[in-house]
Parts: sequence; C-alpha cells; structure tokens
Amino acid sequence: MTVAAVVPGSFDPITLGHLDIVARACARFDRVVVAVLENPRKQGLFTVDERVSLIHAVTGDLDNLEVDRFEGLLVDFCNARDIGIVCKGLRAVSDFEYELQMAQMNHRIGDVETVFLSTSPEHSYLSSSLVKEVARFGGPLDGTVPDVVAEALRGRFAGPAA
Ligand code: COD
Repeated sequence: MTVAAVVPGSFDPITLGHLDIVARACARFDRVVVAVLENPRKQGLFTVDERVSLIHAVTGDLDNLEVDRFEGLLVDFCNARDIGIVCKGLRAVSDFEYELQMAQMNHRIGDVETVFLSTSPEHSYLSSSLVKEVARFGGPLDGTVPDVVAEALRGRFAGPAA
C-alpha cells in the first residue's frame, strides 16, 4: 500500500522550518504533496506561481515530492488526489490550539487524518511573516530561509522601504 501525505500551507515564502518538515515527511511517507493555498482574499508578498517555483527550487533532491496548489477546502484537494494524511509542523503550544481545531474539522468533513511533526529546535521561532519583516528592513536572513529564497526576498524589498 502506498501512503500519501499532503503538507499544506501558504509558504509565502517557504522557510527552513517548512523545508525541514517537508523533508522529514518525505522520509516517512511514500508520496508527499506540498500544497500551496491560493487565497483570493489574501494577497501575499509572492504570487502563488512564485511560491511554487521557490519550493521547486529548494526541494529538487526529494524524489517522492510533488508541488501543487489548491483553492477552497483542503479535504477536497485530498480527496481529489487520493491523499489520506495531512502532515503539519507544530512549533509551540500557540500553534496547537488552532491546529487541533483544524485537524478535528478536517477529520469531520473529510476522511483525512492529521499527523504533527514537532519542529526542530533550531527552527521553532521561524515563520514566513517574521522572515518577511526582517527582510523588509534589510536584516540578515542566514539560517532562516534557503539562499534562493533570501535572494528573492532581497529582490522584492530592494529600493526605497515599502
Ligand atoms: N517549523 C515547523 N513547522 C512550521 C514552521 C516551523 N518553523 N513554520 C510553519 N510551519 C508549519 C505550520 O505549522 C503549518 O502547519 C505549515 O507549516 C504551513 O505554514 P504557513 O504559515 O505557510 O501556512 P498557513 O498556516 O497559513 O496554512 C494554513 C492552511 C493553508 C494549511 C489552512 O488555512 C488550510 O488548510 N486552508 C484551506 C481551507 C481549509 O480547508 N480550512 C480548514 C477547514 S477547518
């Protein structure tokens, strides 16, 4: 039996924390799909196309990984792609409450189980929002995002402060 998992998120942009969870998911599941949410109500720093290509650029070594996008409910994406497991990273207790609610709702409305991987300690403080804030003001990005993402962030914030 092939076990497939989805790692969903906004990935605006992908950080080393995300990447760690994705790589660890690939080591445990036969097939892993990173699914980028297309949210028409929320404009990101990067377009969904840009996020997808940054993810491709930093995951080339993961043979059992696919990158896709979805709109609407995650469970509908899972059903359409024949995926039974949602794999999420947990950073802190503050993540847990919301993630637990989402896991329970996803279990109720779709036939999916959620598994949580605990963040690696060196990545526990990382979020896309904080990384964008550091980048916006020209701060150092080493240890937070892959080099190609750091370059994209610097390019986005080049010029007069936005
Ligand atoms: N270490 C480990 N894990 C991390 C880290 C880190 N440093 N940073 C982020 N993560 C994990 C997060 O915990 C999350 O699980 C995942 O990576 C993605 O993070 P983000 O911030 O890119 O994405 P989110 O949290 O905005 O993504 C939310 C979803 C898109 C998954 C969610 O909103 C969703 O499924 N939406 C679709 C609508 C739906 O089906 N809703 C659920 C019905 S209840």
